[in-house]
Amino acid sequence: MGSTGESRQPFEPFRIKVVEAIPNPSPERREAALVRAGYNLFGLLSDEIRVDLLTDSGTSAMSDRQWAGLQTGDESYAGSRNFTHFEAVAREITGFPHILPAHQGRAAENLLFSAMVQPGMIVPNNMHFDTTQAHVRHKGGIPQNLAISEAYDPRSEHPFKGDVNLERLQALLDGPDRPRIPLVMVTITNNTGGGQPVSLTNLTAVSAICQAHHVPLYLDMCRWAENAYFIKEREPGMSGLSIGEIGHRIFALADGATMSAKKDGLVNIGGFVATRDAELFDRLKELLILYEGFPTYGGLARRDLEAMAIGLREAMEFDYLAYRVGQVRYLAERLEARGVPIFRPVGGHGVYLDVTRFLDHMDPKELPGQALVVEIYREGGIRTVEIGSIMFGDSEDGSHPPLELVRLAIPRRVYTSSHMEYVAECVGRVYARRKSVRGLRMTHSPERLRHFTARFAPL
Ligand code: P71
Repeated sequence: MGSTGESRQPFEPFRIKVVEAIPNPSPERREAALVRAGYNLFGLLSDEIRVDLLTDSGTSAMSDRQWAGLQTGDESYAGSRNFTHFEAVAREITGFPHILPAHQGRAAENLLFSAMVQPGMIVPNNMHFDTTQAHVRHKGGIPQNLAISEAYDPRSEHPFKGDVNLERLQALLDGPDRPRIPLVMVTITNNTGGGQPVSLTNLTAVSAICQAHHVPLYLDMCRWAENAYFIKEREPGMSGLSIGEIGHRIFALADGATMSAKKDGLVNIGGFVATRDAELFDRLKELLILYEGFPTYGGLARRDLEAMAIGLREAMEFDYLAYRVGQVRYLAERLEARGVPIFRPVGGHGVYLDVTRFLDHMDPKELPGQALVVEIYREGGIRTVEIGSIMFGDSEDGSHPPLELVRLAIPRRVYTSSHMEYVAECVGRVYARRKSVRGLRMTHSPERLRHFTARFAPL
């Protein structure tokens, strides 16, 4: 990775100006925390965690320029100059004329699906993430995953495992269900399936199919810059283009997007919904005022809009993205050097452990993904998240059982290679003693988005 010679450690294109102490909870404290939290790591306190890889969402370190931007907050209820700046940046990046801020991605989803989805309608996507799926269902809709078959094979080295299965999309839109499909969505990158990118070639074909059937195409663009980096690296003819130019090609294919700027917007809170459709924009605006706030702030402080305007641009800098993807790959290499089975190829925002191979002695009924999350915490105070039958097992559409993964999501610009080394050592130790890992059973299972608040007990 880049300019550090022999070692594969990525060069961090920043230096550290402010530091935050990392807690070091004792094994006894960790064990007590697990019991109190019902073996669900969402229930832990940050003081009980040494390295937090729960999510890359809203956990980024902001730059000095973003912090300076906060100080320029113009907290006018309407017409703030921070909104004007944010709107200009979001328009410039996406080319979508109509932009509405929202406090985070799921708020944007709520607005879009409230305006477009009626009971009984079907929303296709390469793979829905948890909140997207839950919002489709909340409107009475039926989420349908249409990823290519390689997406479900942890060992396939397909360079664009986020791609949509074009035959299935075509068949769905040619078939009797066409009137029930208000929009098609594509998630870039595919978070549920390992942080895998979607190719420009595939997006171009999806867009053509949608246009031929007069169905609008919306992107879930929260990791679009990482996706564009993979396109630049892997897709023929793309290496000479900037991330911004690749972005223009991506967004030109779509009618609009939802964005959680907590990812490739490098902010701790923020998001937006964007569209080309002026009539839809008016309806979204009414819903925005109902749920989030006036259209020039959308549930955010105006200073947050300024940080978002700056962060959206920083997230598309090539050196930053080379470091970002390089750090994820570095962790993957250190894990693979210890024999740890991971989902291949390495994605954009984290390393996903292949639970089926990691705990091949365990029965799926023993909840191996959650058992592994618990064991990695026990070993090193590291917080990860299950992306498997707990997150998605209650919501299968029958087409495919969920992948059984544990995600080590890397917050942006937060941890160094030493932290990655520590994580690899701890996970490597758990792998070496994997036969000692005990299963769990679920003792409390909420109806919707159960993984956030479920409780478990050891078997
Ligand atoms: C992620 C999250 C957020 C999360 C999920 C589970 C545990 C902890 C945190 C959020 C996404 C996403 C995609 C593709 C929409 C949202 C919602 N991801 N689409 O991956 O990945 O955005 O969180 O801003 O509401 O950890 P929001």
